Amino acid sequence: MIIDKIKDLLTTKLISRRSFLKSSVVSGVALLGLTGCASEEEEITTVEVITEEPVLKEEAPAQTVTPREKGAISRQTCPRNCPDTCSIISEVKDGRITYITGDPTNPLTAGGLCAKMNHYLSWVYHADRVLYPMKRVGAKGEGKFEQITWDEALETIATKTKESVDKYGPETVLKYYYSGTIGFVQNYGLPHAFFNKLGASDILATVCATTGAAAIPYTYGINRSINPEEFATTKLYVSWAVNEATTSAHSVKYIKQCKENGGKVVVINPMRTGIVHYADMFIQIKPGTDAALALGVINYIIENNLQDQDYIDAYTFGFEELKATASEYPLERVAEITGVPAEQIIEFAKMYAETKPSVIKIGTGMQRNTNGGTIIRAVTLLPAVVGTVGAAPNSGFFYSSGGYWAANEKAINGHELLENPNRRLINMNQLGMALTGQMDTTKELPITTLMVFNSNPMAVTQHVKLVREGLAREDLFTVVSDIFKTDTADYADILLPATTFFECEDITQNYLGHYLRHNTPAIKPLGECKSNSDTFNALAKRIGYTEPLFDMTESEAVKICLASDTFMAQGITYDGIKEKGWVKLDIKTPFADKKFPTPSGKIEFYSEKLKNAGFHPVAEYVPPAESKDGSPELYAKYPLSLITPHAKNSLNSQMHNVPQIQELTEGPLVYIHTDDAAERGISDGDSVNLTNDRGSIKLVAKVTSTITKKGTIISLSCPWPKLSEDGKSINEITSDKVTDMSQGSTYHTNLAEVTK
Ligand SMILES: Nc1nc2c(c(=O)[nH]1)N[C@H]1C(S)=C(S)[C@@H](COP(=O)(O)OP(=O)(O)OC[C@H]3O[C@@H](n4cnc5c(=O)[nH]c(N)nc54)[C@H](O)[C@@H]3O)O[C@H]1N2
Ligand SMILES: Nc1nc2c(c(=O)[nH]1)N[C@H]1C(S)=C(S)[C@@H](COP(=O)(O)OP(=O)(O)OC[C@H]3O[C@@H](n4cnc5c(=O)[nH]c(N)nc54)[C@H](O)[C@@H]3O)O[C@H]1N2
Ligand code: SF4
Ligand SMILES: [Mo]
Repeated sequence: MIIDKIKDLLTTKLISRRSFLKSSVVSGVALLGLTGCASEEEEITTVEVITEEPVLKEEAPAQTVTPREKGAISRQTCPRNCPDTCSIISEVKDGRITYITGDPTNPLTAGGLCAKMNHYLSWVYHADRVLYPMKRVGAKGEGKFEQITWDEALETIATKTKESVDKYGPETVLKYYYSGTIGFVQNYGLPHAFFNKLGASDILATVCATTGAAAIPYTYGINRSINPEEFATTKLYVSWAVNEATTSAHSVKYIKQCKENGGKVVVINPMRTGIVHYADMFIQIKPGTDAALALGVINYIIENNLQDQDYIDAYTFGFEELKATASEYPLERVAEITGVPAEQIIEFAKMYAETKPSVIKIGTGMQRNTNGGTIIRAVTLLPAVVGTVGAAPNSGFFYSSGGYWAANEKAINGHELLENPNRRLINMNQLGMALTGQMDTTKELPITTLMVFNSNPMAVTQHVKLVREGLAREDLFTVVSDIFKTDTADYADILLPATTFFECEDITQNYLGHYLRHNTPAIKPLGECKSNSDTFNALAKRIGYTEPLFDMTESEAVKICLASDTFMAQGITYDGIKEKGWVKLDIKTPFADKKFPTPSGKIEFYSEKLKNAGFHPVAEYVPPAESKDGSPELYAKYPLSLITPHAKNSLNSQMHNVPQIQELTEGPLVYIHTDDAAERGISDGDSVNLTNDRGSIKLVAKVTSTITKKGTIISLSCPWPKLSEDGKSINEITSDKVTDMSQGSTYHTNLAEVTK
């Protein structure tokens, strides 16, 4: 049966392995979580396994001898911005990593890394690693560099920074970072001490998931999600705006177990995702319209008296207002807005009201719309209507385990060194505007020094056309610390070599689940690479700062981070976690006591706080800023809604330059519905232009009748511009508008047109 299902999904013929790998991407199978294997038979039968549980290992290229001679073992944690944060075991011989695998003792990782990170050794030992400090010798953007010493690099940066600070003040320096690595030491902690002491402008770090994090407390008072391992035992799992098989490979096994235990699965997404394999219902919604769907479902539930009235009476506030608001969303109106047939809305509403326990996995996709906060707010009302929150460990909702992060990183980020707590904040989603002086706060005080680490804005930030213009400014001094010479690095005046996590120490906590993990360096830094903490400490000392923080080693920093009340109360010690690699934290079922830290102390269907912040006090559907209803004139010019979610074989902008990944990936593509393609005379495989007022890029058209619906096009993020034929990638044309709550990113609110 599964074979038939998959055969249906394959729109191209299954041929040789190599061409299968290529064609699988072309046919959209890559979206579904499939990778290659030896024969046609295997290709089909392996599909299920790979979607469910990634069990992959990599031998270093030179070590293909069997049986393997074991090397010295050490334990790492994958610090990519990925919910799973896998536990890794590596083997080292003669100073070189020879073998890596997922730690089989960790229940979440369960012995497997994902398909992409199976290739980590080719990333660590990539011929293109930046191994020495370099200075630019060509034009900005040209990528021509010459090796220099660390001494010269630090001296140049210190001198230039002091010059800028003397002339314009410290806020003329901008720190730009995000999630290249997400350990507490190498991301959230030590690197910031230097910038705090300097008083540099900071970024408003709202690119990822702050919009949802801002919306949820209006309803529940605080962000508290259930333990995701409980997906396995719930009776209804709703995958709402999330692509588990791609973005959180290890959560798939729990969803599969849910099915095996007789549970149901519903997917709500404009894109057909891998989980649709397991789904009892696939609601293929128009992007940015989820608030209308949520309110329509609530209206149907209330009209048919399917709500949990006892729960509502005991634990919620404002039910009458909710009832009145929801009544503005009758089935016909909701079907019109969302593109979801009325019968399907009814079917889902009944299933959701009648099946308990249930869990809504609130994905990050829908919040990356201009109306993202109001969407998440509307969706959070549903679990309270049916009384699932706090009812059982496998009941309610999951947004992120990030709400439970407990490391003591504030003790190492130097916040106490910051003299001006009101220093300038630059919204990271508008870097292009900031660098080109189009932002109010940068008109008077320009950014003259930009220091980038843990990020590649030329690939990941919106409206890259403007970012490029900004980075090309001759009067901007740019420092980039990275593992590779990225598109951003090509604009650096000084490029600094960063270590990978195999070369430095850290601790991580994952945002899917409750694991704290330690990362031991497996090898010494390659070449002259330095970790982020060592890099910025060295710079601080060169500038003349003498605080003890700037002498702190990675191990000392880890120990301080571990000295948090939560960890100490659970008996976690440095030696203990270093030896085992991970600890599962003892975290109780959220809201089991039915105490909600809202103004009313109850779950708020009606929120005065929301009203005071300028929103509808219950929830409402607001059209996305770029959409048929939100901007009719723009729509007349660019009638296709473009969404740009994450890709399977890469992690944001990472891994695109690894040869095995390039083998797996054909692209960049734009998925377009058969009807939209026909109207434009476009055939599968055609080279097309994707255009809007922000710019134009070249892509290959993938014509499909399943992956997307008419009106919505999809192009995955975030390839390196310089690896594309035209030197541009999808963020060239994404919108730098920000969301309604927390000024987050809006990567899925774009109108565009596709032409041959
Ligand atoms: N392989 C891989 N894994 C990753 C990443 C990666 O780049 N590659 N990135 C990591 C990061 S930084 C993050 S934040 C997480 C994100 O993890 P996810 O939330 O799973 O990923 P996204 O791809 O951002 O978007 C999720 C889904 O939202 C859908 N979507 C878009 N707009 C809407 C909408 O309006 N309504 C609804 N219902 N759905 C919508 C998209 O089609 C997509 O399938 O993944 C992490 N994991
Ligand atoms: N179109 C579109 N764009 C998106 C998104 C989308 O959905 N659509 N998603 C957005 C989201 S959710 C996120 S979180 C952002 C992610 O944006 P980023 O955090 O910038 O993305 P990454 O590609 O993970 O990492 C950036 C760089 O960090 C480097 N790096 C890795 N480890 C280290 C280290 O230890 N030290 C130093 N100095 N550098 C290191 C990598 O080599 C890489 O070049 O992207 C956003 N961009
Ligand atoms: S990217 Fe995610 S799934 Fe892959 S190895 Fe890292 S943490 Fe695990
Ligand atoms: Mo993210």
